[in-house]
Amino acid sequence: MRVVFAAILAMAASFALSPVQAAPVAACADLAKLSFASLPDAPTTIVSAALVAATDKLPGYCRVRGVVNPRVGFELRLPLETWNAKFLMQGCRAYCGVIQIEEADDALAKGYAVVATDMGHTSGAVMDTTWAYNNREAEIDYGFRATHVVALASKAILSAFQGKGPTRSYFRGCSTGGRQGLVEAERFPSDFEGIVAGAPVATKAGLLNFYWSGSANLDSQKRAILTTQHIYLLRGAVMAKCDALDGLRDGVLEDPRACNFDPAELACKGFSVGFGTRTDCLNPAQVEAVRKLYAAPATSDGAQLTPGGHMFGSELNWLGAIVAADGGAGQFVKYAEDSFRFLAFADDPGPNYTIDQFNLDRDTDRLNFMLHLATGFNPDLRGFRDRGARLILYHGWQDGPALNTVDFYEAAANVVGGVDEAVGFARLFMVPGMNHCGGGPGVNSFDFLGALEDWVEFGKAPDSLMGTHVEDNGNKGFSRPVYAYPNYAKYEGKADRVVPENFKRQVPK
Ligand SMILES: [Ca+2]
Repeated sequence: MRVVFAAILAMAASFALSPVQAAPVAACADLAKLSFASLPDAPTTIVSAALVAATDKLPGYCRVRGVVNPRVGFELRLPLETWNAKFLMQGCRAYCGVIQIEEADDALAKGYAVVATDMGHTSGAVMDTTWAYNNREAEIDYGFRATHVVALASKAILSAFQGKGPTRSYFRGCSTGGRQGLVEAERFPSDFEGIVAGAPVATKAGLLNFYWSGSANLDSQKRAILTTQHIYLLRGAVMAKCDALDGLRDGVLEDPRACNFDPAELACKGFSVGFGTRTDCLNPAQVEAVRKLYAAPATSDGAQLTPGGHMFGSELNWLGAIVAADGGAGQFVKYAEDSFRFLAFADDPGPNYTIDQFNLDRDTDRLNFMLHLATGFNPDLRGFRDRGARLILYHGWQDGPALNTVDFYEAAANVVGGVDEAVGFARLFMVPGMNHCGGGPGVNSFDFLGALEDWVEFGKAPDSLMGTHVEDNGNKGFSRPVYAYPNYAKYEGKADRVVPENFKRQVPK
């Protein structure tokens, strides 16, 4: 009897663990015959609906392409019998304009219905901004509307297909995707029960960072002040001084704020022939340029305009972006210029505007109009909290506006009574040695969706996340935990970086 009872318990447990599966109630192709033109707040036209056969990596699914009025494109992939009763929206990158649905393949393989949107315009490349020229409607869609209406449309189509809506709806994205996630949490808190927001783009901090950093390395003749060799020199000096502060000399700074490095430590001593061209030290203009790069953009009076500049340890990311190999302007100058021309101001100055015309003292506040359309940095997350939703926020410490995310999280925590309260529904993971959304010498790959599922569905909040270092070629390397902010790790053990257990949790005093 006891054996039978145990067997029933085991069966019950296995049912509980397996996804809730159900067969669709509609034929895939028939979805294209349905009208969603009167869907409240999101009138939608289905352009096509067709079955896609299973492969060795993905289950078969119904691929729905549609448009929310007037021109928010999306692709929704609906699993058939493998549906796990859940829905995931995948965020976009940069200025979007491209439907990046393949980034949700892992979730589709887990049984999720998944969707991605172009955010209201079509572009050949995600760094293009020309679509926004005198186009307020597209700016509104990109700013906040597209993500919301595609969530509404997806849920309605999913319900028509499966006969019921999703039991859980999640959002996941990095960069612009992180911004989309925060905008949703702040403005449309009923859309998703769980959100993963990575390296959220702060429209103002990001743009000013492009402008400030790009300009900092150009002299009055538009020649680069720092060269590639100076960046390697700088990186070496920062690591020599600060790498071991966290207990491990591994090319990764656990918390770059703990590093106290002054670029004057590399100043050329005395004057000699060839002073201006030396690469083993920094001349005064180079010291000044490096100081500006580590500092936040500021007015001529020294008033800081964003929470911070580039972090110690991020120097190699300046190559190309700020320090061009040809001795001219880095990519950030073009990024800033393209944004100023077509997107950043309430009235677009257009293609003839150049970066020199921007004046931090005079023009910074003129960015506020578009900032209100697009930014996701209102720290009041009480509406999201009150619905019982959960937020996982993350940012690489080697990414430019990293401090902006720390500042946002601390502000959001203050609204609800401090970090001890905030961790009940929102947790931040600052990832040592990670670049923008990935890359870098630290761990750079995480199962964020799995952590979110555990938290939302089983009440298991993530105190730490295990990260894996993935090389550019896809090879996997070491693993280590990253602790929920403000906790961090100190390596207590021999200098063997492959022992994750030796990264011990530290609680700030
Ligand atoms: Ca280290």
